[in-house]
Amino acid sequence: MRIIVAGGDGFCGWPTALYLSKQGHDVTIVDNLARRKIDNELHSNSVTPIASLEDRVAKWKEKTGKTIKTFIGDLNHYDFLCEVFRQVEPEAFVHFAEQRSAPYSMIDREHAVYTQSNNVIGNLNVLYAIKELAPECHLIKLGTMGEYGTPNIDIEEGYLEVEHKGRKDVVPYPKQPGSFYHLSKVHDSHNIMFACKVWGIRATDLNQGVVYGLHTEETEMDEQLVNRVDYDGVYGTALNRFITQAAIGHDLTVYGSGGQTRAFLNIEDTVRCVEIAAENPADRGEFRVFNQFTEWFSVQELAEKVQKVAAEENFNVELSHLDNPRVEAEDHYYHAVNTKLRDLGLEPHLLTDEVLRDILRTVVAHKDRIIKDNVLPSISWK
Ligand code: NAD
Ligand code: USQ
Repeated sequence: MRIIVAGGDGFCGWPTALYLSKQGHDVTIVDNLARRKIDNELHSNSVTPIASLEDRVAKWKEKTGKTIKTFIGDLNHYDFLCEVFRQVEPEAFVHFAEQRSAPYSMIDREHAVYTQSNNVIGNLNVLYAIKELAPECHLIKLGTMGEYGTPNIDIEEGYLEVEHKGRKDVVPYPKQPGSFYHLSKVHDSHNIMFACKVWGIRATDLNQGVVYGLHTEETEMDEQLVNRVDYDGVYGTALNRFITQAAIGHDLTVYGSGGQTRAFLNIEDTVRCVEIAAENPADRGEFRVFNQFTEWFSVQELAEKVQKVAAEENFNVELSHLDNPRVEAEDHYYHAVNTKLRDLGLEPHLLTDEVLRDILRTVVAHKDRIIKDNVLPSISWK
């Protein structure tokens, strides 16, 4: 299959591009390298050293004989995007290319505007490009579990059956996101749903939980193929942050009581979920929603798991309950459905001590790169 992986230089996109290429697909990466520029803006870095995209794909070719084509450019530049579509004639478009940090979107007005215009307009351009240039192309769009928020009822997969004043309907599940970033994903979902309805586009929205880990079989083939590990207070996500903190003897930064519960998955499952979606395309006009996660944990539980494994590796750290810089419920009901990807063949990699130990050891090997000043959260929602 000819597959475009937009955002293929990023944390989820890079291992996905390698995995799909390994399976024999004809993969093209589109990325404007914005994430690397944001590292400079934030004076931050990945724990693992990341080669240039050019060197990464050259190494992949050397190791496997497979070519991954690259286009450096912005989804917000429609002429550029159309040229990519004309040259590639994609059968699937995997869309990771968005500003994905909730704290970054909450820095100030400029960062909120950047996040929403980058994400919403980029996605709208992709919808138009599919309509005008590749109407059969299947859009596989990365959404987020955070679109739903933390309602006091079970979270279904995209839709909710309701009975109101004696009548029944199936409606889009109510969205109560917790940042301007998460809101951008809700706006995307609405635009995709509308485009499917009016133009007959086929689309799958993958509402992904928080991703942890870094390795896949493919990224481990050479050190130049390694994936990035974010740990700072802006782009670092909960579990990878706790592991990095443990590696440098820093207290684990649990925000508030730590009762916040989120859905999680290993990066090894991210790549497989995208493959499953690609192999089982949505019908013309269908807007399909899959909840893409394997387990859920409270932040407190996660921190305790890391603390235990770290102690076994002789890194003794405490949990530190910081004032929560976010506005979010810390004591809430959480139960989410995730059967659709399982039904299509996903076999989850669960969070075991062994998995935690493996990530910790990788981080420890590069711990001299960690900038300690970046570990504490610096952005407030208020
Ligand atoms: P990332 O920041 O590491 O990668 C995103 C990539 O997209 C970067 O390489 C960036 O340069 C590129 N990009 C951004 N805007 C672009 C544009 N306008 N044009 C072209 N390229 C652009 O993020 P990630 O962690 O790999 O996340 C990928 C996607 O998955 C995002 O849409 C994110 O919302 C979603 N997601 C991520 C997680 C997670 O835990 N990392 C969880 C759920 C959903
Ligand atoms: N948290 C801590 N301590 C930390 C970091 C985070 O307690 O040091 C807490 C947060 O307050 C939050 C939870 O952990 O309650 C998750 O935070 P996170 O930074 O790991 O994840 P989040 O901001 O939700 O965003 C990440 C990705 C985003 C994706 C989302 C999936 O950056 O792209 O959409 O996970 S989800 O959470 O399902 O919406």
